[in-house]
Amino acid sequence: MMTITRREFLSSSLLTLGCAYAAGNSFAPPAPFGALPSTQQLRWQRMETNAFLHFTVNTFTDKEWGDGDEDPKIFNPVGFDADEIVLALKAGGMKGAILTCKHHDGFCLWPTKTTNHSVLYSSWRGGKGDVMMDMATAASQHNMKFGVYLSPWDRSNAQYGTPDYITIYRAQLRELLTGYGPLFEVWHDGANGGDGFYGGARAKRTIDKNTYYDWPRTWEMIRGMQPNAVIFSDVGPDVRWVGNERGIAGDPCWATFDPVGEDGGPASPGNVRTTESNSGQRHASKWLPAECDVSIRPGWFWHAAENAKVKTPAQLASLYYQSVGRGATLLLNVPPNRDGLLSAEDIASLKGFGAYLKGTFAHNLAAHAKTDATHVRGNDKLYGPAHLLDGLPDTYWATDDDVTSADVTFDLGRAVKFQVIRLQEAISLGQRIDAFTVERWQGDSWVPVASSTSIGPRRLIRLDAPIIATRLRLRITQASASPALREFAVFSEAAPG
Ligand code: FUL
Repeated sequence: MMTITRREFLSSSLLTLGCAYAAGNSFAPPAPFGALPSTQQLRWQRMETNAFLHFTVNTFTDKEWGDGDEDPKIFNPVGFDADEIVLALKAGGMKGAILTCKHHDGFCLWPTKTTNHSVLYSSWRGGKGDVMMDMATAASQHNMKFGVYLSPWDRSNAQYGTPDYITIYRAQLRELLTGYGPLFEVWHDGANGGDGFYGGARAKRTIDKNTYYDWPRTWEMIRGMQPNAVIFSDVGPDVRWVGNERGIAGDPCWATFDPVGEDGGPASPGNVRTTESNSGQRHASKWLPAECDVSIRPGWFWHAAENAKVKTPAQLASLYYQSVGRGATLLLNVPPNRDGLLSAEDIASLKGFGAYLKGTFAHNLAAHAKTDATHVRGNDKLYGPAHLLDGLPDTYWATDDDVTSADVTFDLGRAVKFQVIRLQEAISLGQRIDAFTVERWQGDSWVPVASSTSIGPRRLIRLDAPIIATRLRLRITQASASPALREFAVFSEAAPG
């Protein structure tokens, strides 16, 4: 006898409903609203938490910004083990990892043909090592996505400031983007120009942030070489910087954003009015979701003096709610040490955080609730509120076009204790909802539990203390277009770490 799981049953009934729609028996889906995510952005937004790996000569000189005059021989992480790093990151719930292939010091972690400031001239593995290759291989073996950070500013390169350096920078990108398999993200930071070694010139070189790099051309090149990668910078074009290095998104944090330069003119990496990056702008013309970068330690690079200052699992959990919980993604930096491994303190913290995420979000405690909605699009089951609980990424509850406020009740059938609420919009149809409230039935009336604004790819509400409910009501109180909501879930929080 063939048995099918609940998930397979739901998928097959959805397929049937989909066919019914295609055959003309069902109601048409809502028209998309406003700016929309690309396929790459959709995929990226589902990843939630990724790791950043800051690693270079600074790890050995105890600096945060190297001048570019380091002797490459000092780079010698004798115990470097990419598998161990990737496994520790996975235990922390990280879905992808981004390596600083070149930081501002210009030292390249792969044997590039473009400069002598690289692993090829280091003492590590007799100059035969390739951090990029080991990391890319380990990530692919352990089913983790991999990405690159290539600092545009290069304090070592003699050509920095001239057009020749742009050719070098693009050659470096080409080596990284064509030699190491598929990448999920390409990261350009905005720190640009200033003092440096510059091949011995020891000068101050300033560049025009808007024109020097000719970013549109570079981005086109990246698209050609890694069409599935998202490109990050202060201004996108796919993912925007959240405007601070504390890992905290604005509340609300809209996925839409039209970057403007500091002086109100055109924006570019290193030249954006960051006051608006944190929250985005409602109804902006571009889908440009925020990424929240933050280090697990005070600095981006490993320093022995900071071993006792590693963020605790509870602190990481709090950052998760303030980034992922507001619809952004979290990019958590965990810097390898001089041995080429993550330190025990960081590994322990990652493990605690990973266990917290797994323990908390394993089961939607409302999954088996009976649902009832005040409005269902065309009274068609295809858009019924049961889809809020089916755990499927592409199904959703929707209303008719002219409805912008509507309620769904959830009869939990028993008393359920929970502390976290999660909502997800069907963002392939745009960001539609502006405000909502969650209530519980208490005695003989509905009593508010929480209210909030933006949802987008995700909204998490962490209550101050667990509450108990047998019936819940979600009220969409304001929407710019008829709501299309993918998920309603409640969870009981695990102890962090
Ligand atoms: C900044 C850099 O200056 C920092 O060193 C760090 O790499 C951070 C993520 O980006 O622009």
